[in-house]
Amino acid sequence: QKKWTHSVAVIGAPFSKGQKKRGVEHGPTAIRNAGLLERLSKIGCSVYDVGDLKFAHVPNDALYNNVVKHPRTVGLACQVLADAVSRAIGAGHTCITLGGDHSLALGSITGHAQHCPDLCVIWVDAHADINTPLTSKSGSLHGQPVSFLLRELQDKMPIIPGFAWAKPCLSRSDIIYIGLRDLDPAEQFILKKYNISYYSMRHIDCMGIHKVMERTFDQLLGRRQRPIHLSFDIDAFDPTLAPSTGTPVLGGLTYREGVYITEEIHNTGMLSGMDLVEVNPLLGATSDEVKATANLAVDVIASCLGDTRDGAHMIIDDLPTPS
Ligand code: 5AB
Ligand code: MN
Ligand code: MN
Ligand code: MN
Repeated sequence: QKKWTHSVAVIGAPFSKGQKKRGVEHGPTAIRNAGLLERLSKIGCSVYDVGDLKFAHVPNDALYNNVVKHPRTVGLACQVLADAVSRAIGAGHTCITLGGDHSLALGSITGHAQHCPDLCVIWVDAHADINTPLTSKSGSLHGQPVSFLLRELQDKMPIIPGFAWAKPCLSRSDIIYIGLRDLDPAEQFILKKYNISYYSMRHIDCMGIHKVMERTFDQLLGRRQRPIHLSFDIDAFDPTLAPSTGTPVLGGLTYREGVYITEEIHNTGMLSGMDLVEVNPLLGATSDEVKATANLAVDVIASCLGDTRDGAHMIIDDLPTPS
């Protein structure tokens, strides 16, 4: 007996120009090869695979302000993804975007917000990804998507080529971070100045993941039920669990903390879209490390969609009787 709890669209976004290391464009294939679609069917989702999007490389994509890399290419990729996500959400699916680097979240969240203007965001990451193009030291756009999304930051945002289409769709209280442990000085300043909620690894150590999730839902869903967008960067996990990623940081989430986050999100019944980003199968010392990272990504997604540690998702209604 099957319970078709979720109709799920899976969009591959093989994009890597938001950062400097090669390989993260193979994330969608690695996650698919780790058995994502089979796993989702097994837990009762009806899966609609959109396949992998094609992203054009924009020629003569000069640095913005001598720092920000590939702005037109990243801007266009996000626009293409926004359209695809918007279509999937419009068709009634829960929309899963497989990255690719985290610059893509500007596209997926903007596309999601086109049908769900009331959405809120849970951003699980070692990093806040809230540099503006003017504060970024690396010039990598995967460290900047949130600055494009927040209304309160728009007077600090320069006009940057490739992003004219992007209109901010979140307010400061619509997003909560979990897992932070590596902030740039300007990012730290932004979080404090705009009073953006975050639970760093230190908070998780102090109060435990249970309280963190309780407070998260209290803030985001306490007044009203609303769609959730989960943006999950695999580097939120400890590098011992997710070594195949571009910017690993020691001291990350345990497996149990990560799965608890996603189980609780499933239990709200409000998950409407998610990103699973920054799996880079060309990084990692051995093929076992790469497999472990991709398997972890599948576990995270499955858990968001109702896979549970308490027992099988499929329901049986009787035991066999001896004849
Ligand atoms: B990720 C850093 N803050 O801006 C920057 O992996 C790192 O999507 C960004 O979270 C990490 O380049 C981006 C130093
Ligand atoms: Mn990160
Ligand atoms: Mn990130
Ligand atoms: Mn379910």
